[in-house]
Amino acid sequence: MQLAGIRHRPESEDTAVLAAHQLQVRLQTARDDVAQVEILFADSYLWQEGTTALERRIMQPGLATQGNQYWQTTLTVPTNRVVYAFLITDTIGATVGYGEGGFFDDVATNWQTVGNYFHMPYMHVSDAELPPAWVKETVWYQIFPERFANGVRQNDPANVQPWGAGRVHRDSFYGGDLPGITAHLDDLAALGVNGLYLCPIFTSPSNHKYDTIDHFEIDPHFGTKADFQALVDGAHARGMRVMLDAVFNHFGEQSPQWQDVIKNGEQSRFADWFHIHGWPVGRDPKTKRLNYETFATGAAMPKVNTQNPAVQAYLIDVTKYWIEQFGIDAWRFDVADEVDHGFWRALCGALRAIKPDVYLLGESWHSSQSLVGNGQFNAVMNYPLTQPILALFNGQLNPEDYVGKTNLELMMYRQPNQQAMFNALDTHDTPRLLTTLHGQLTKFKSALTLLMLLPGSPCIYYGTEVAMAGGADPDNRRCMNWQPDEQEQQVRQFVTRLIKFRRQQADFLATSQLTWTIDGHCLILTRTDVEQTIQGRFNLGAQAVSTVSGVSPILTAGITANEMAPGGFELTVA
Ligand code: ARE
Ligand code: CA
Repeated sequence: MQLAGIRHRPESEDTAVLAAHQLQVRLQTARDDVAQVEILFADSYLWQEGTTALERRIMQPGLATQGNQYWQTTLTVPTNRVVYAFLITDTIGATVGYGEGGFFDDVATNWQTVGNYFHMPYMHVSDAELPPAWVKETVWYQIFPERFANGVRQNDPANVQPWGAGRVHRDSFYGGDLPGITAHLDDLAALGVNGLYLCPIFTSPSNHKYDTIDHFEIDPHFGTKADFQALVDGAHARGMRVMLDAVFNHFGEQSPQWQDVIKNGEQSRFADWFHIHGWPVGRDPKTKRLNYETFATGAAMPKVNTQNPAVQAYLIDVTKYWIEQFGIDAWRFDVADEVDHGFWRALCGALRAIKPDVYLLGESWHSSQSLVGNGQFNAVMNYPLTQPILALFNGQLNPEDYVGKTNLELMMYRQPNQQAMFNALDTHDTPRLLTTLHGQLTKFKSALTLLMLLPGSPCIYYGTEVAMAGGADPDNRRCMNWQPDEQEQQVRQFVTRLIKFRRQQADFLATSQLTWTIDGHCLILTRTDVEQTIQGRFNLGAQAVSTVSGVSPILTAGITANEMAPGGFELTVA
């Protein structure tokens, strides 16, 4: 047996309180090495006292990564206190016990020895911080407000360009605003999305507004507070949730706080609001390096000292304000991975206290176990799950490795968080999906379909529904195409049907079992429970393959007669 492959950590993502008395347990072993895993468990006090017996249960094989196999089961624990150990039998029949002290051989006599059992001293549903139930039923739509729709000409910036004209530059303005979004809420409802994620809308000099001046004011080019209230109310009336973007890692250099630091230097009452290492703030004449910390390497976004209690109180007030005054449903936190956990705990706790079903999403591009749960976010922007989809359809990742990487990401988080992960194939920070896939519409549809079949809360970037193209920032922020041609209209119909399917099956797709099969050049994703099976079959080879006969697919791309073109897919429900 490959003991080195065996791992379990209590109260990590390996254990999850799913509901009162329900504890999901995962164990990792080496792949293709283990034939059976049994979990032995009991309430430790009752077991010692002799009033309850040790229970035994066979664990189910779950997902496999490139090197490991996961095993999973859900225990019912009426007293909420449980000790547990694993009995692992390999493919040649050897058995070993595994508990918090490591491995033990004599299973029959050694189970009471200290260290043979893992301990869950008490399961608190409150510690589980279950994400709000509405999130897994949500299909998001991300809007970059400057580029979605221009509802009001009077609020346009002075240097505004005609809608859609010319190449998009870093400093282009086209006049998009909040009334523009409100005016299109019916279109969004017809598309079927039920969550709006707006990039920053607070006062800022840039078109992207990640350099905030005043967190309590709407940027005048985007409209007024009344415009924002109308947008939130209009969205809610159509069953759509609203998520705003908070940029708390840094302020804009034009913020009054930073301007005060420039003006008053060390005497500024905001001197402790930033990470300043020399006075006056600026560049060292010799090294040309900044003597204060910023986002990335530019000077324009001074990094905020979120360990300062005054800063914490100010930023918590900001987030409460937009919830309490305007009724927003969710916050996305920019650059969440570069901000301290203590601040996030204080902030998330304060928001959950005033709105228990608030969705709190961190922006982090990498494995983020330390930010998810643990008193912090419900989820993160799940780039590690979605980027392999792009590589798969671009032929940069073979199906076997795709499956291994995807399963690794799925196992990164507890199941309730996995269901709330923010899954997007493109955003305002990445090239657009169609462009990443070299303009291939069949693959574009397949990639979106694969996204929708995975657990998580999927997001469509504005314009994806009409197959907009766009390279890296700023080209990915072109003006919304409001005059789609016939082909783009067909894409819109496809995306509408896909979203409808996803929302009808949301609960099923969150919880049902997930298995992958590789059949020649086809990748098959099967989601199944006792009542239903949904299957997506994707052709990743260079040749056409025959379609599966006998079942009529509910959604397809690249199918003619009985053939599925390269990059095509068929989706069936049985
Ligand atoms: C733009 C250009 C820069 C240029 C700069 C100055 O992209 O190349 O140097 O302008 O003119 C916002 C704007 C951007 C702007 C940026 C700085 O939207 O247009 O940049 O401000 O002025 C990392 C971070 C992640 C961050 C991305 C952009 O980890 O948090 O970089 N994302 C957020 C927002 C952005 C926003 C900011 C942060 C700043 O979503 O829109 O930018 O508030 C790898 C790395 C990741 C990295 C990722 C993307 O995967 O591992 O860490 O993300 O690539 O670069
Ligand atoms: Ca306008």
